[in-house]
Amino acid sequence: MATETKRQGRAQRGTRRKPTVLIAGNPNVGKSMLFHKLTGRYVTVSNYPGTTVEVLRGQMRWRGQEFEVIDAPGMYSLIPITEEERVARRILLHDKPDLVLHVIDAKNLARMLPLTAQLIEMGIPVVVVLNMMDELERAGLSIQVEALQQQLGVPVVPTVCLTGQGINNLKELIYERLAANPDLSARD
Ligand SMILES: Nc1nc2c(ncn2[C@@H]2O[C@H](COP(=O)(O)OP(=O)(O)OP(=O)(O)O)[C@@H](O)[C@H]2O)c(=O)[nH]1
Ligand SMILES: [Mg+2]
Repeated sequence: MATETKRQGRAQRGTRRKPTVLIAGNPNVGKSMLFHKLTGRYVTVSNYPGTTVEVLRGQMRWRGQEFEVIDAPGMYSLIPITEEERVARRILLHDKPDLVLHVIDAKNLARMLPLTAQLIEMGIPVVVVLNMMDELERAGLSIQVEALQQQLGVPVVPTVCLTGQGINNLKELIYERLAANPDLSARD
């Protein structure tokens, strides 16, 4: 009986799409490093269909829940110029992630915020990952995270992907956004 219930539960979960998190942002901001910190093992690398652009997919586990994580190619804008940008845009539009992590180099905040605005305008839930906080601090600078969060109207999580600082906060936020709300994870 207990085995039967377990099997049914598995079957039901099987029909429901895993919550999907897309890592997006400019080139060279730490997206792939973040991807590896979130996923660890079980990573698949494949060319995006019809292109030579590699896309990494992996699983993140947090509090017993699984999430699909996609490492998108670097993009400067949603109006694509390069093949990488075209693929990143296609993933955003067709894979319909439940959450986009917009990774930003904290030292170049102003230059990167226009893409944040574009992503928010698309209507997909966005979390800003303020990465490379170590370099910002080394340069003697700081960012008022609370104020930035209020201005953007989306969560902002400071991280140092190099050391793992802030990663657990981010995992917790992803969990709160996607797993604590089953309606969102059923989106398709
Ligand atoms: N100091 C510092 N360096 C970092 C941090 N995160 C990533 N890096 C470094 O930044 C460089 C780029 O990291 P990647 O993860 O390859 O960046 P990416 O965004 O995936 O780059 P593309 O795939 O080319 O778009 C690497 O040399 C990382 O070691 C961080 O928090 N602090
Ligand atoms: Mg990368």
